[in-house]
Amino acid sequence: MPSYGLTKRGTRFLLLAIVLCFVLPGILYHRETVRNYFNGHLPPLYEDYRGREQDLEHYKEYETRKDVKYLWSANHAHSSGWGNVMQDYVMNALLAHTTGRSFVFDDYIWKPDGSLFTDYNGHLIPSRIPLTALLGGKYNMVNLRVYSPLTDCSRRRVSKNFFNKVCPHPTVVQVKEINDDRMRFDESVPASYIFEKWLEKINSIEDPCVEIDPASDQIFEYWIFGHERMLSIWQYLKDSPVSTHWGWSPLIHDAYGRNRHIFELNTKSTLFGGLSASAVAENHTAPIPGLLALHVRRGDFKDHCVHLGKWSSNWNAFNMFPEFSDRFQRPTDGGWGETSEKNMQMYMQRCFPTIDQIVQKVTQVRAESEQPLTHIYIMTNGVVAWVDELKEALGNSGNWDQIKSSRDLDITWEQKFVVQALDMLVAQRSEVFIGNGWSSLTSNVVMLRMAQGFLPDSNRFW
Ligand SMILES: Nc1nc2c(ncn2[C@@H]2O[C@H](COP(=O)(O)OP(=O)(O)O)[C@@H](O)[C@H]2O)c(=O)[nH]1
Ligand SMILES: [Mg+2]
Repeated sequence: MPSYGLTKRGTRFLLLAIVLCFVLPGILYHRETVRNYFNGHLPPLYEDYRGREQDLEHYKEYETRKDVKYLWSANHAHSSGWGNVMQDYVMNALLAHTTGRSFVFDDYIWKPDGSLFTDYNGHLIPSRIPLTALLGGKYNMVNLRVYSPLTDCSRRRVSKNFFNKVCPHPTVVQVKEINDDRMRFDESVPASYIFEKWLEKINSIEDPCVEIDPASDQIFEYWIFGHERMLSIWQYLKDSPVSTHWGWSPLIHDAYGRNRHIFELNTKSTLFGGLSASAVAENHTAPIPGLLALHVRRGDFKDHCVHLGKWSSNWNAFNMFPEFSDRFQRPTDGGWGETSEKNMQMYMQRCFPTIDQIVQKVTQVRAESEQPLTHIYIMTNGVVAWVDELKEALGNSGNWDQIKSSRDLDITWEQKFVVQALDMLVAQRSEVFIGNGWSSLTSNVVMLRMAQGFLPDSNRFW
């Protein structure tokens, strides 16, 4: 090796300098990842949940039955937040349910490359989470019956692995066989029309095994969820067990029980929330008296709200029920990457409100609420210092019995990576909810509240 006049010591020094300059900053940036790695404190793999999913009690019976039909939406959403994945899941489950087919479920996937963990902003998260760590409940629970009004037969849900075993050669459907450009892009085509075309297609297939090609786009693409035309689905969704009997997993209910004092006044929390809840059957959808839940969407929304403003984006569909008093008038003088200062201010106020704007809205909503509002739960992905400031400002603005936030939760390591579902459960049960019109997480909460009989005007928006 040429020495370029360097002594052995000089070469070593140079190598050390290179390591310090290039490797050390990387290690520092990913220090939590590295620390967790060496600590062995890796994200959970939810092996118990995965194990149970692979051996549900009805599988043995289903293996022998010839009349059970399946729908495996292998094109399901992944690699995005739970709100976006859930809205796609709801539509796939609704299609399976309405065609009398067993719904085939998969993991909630952040990275579909076969890895166990993914680096997310410098810390590790699970690359995939078994769906039953998030969902459960009477109808969502994969081992309970789902009754189809069309076929009057019961179909329980099965895992992807079970489907692959009983359906080695399924009929594969491409989304573009049904969704033409008019259905996709013409805003005058209601989503119910797309849904009905799919009912026709799936009902015309004799094969018990149907798979939607994994390489296909989603049947309802994201811009359809962000347009009023999605509301036409409500006629199918509102009475379907998919929405009326939506249920969260025992893991989420345990987290609720542990933190009950944060959501309910004058109650005690239990370390084993789920156990206490099962002793006295708990109504998991009953309103929590006096609770005002706020969805204060932060983090990536800082830039995202600017982007939404520049492109004059509309709200998510289920935030746009015509009965709501908080509406959004999409500006018609902006879009295509540019908008006026006035429009942008309006977008920021409603999408990324300041502490003062939040306080103002909360005061107004409290004054207008038919039910007395006594305490606040702030669901948020905001940073602790900012959330503390917000709590203080809210506390100074009114006589609240309690103000708590997502940052006050006491949760287990397994609960940490699915905690957004706990926030959704609390918002779903709050007496009044103020959400973010552009957020799919808000939209799913509002959809569930509407299906479960909350007054339309208990859903408010920034
Ligand atoms: N715990 C918690 N996480 C949130 C909240 N809002 C957003 N997040 C996180 O950010 C993601 C939101 O993305 P997504 O679910 O796609 O909803 P959207 O981006 O608001 O449409 C969630 O999956 C959470 O990880 C919140 O209020 N509470
Ligand atoms: Mg998102």
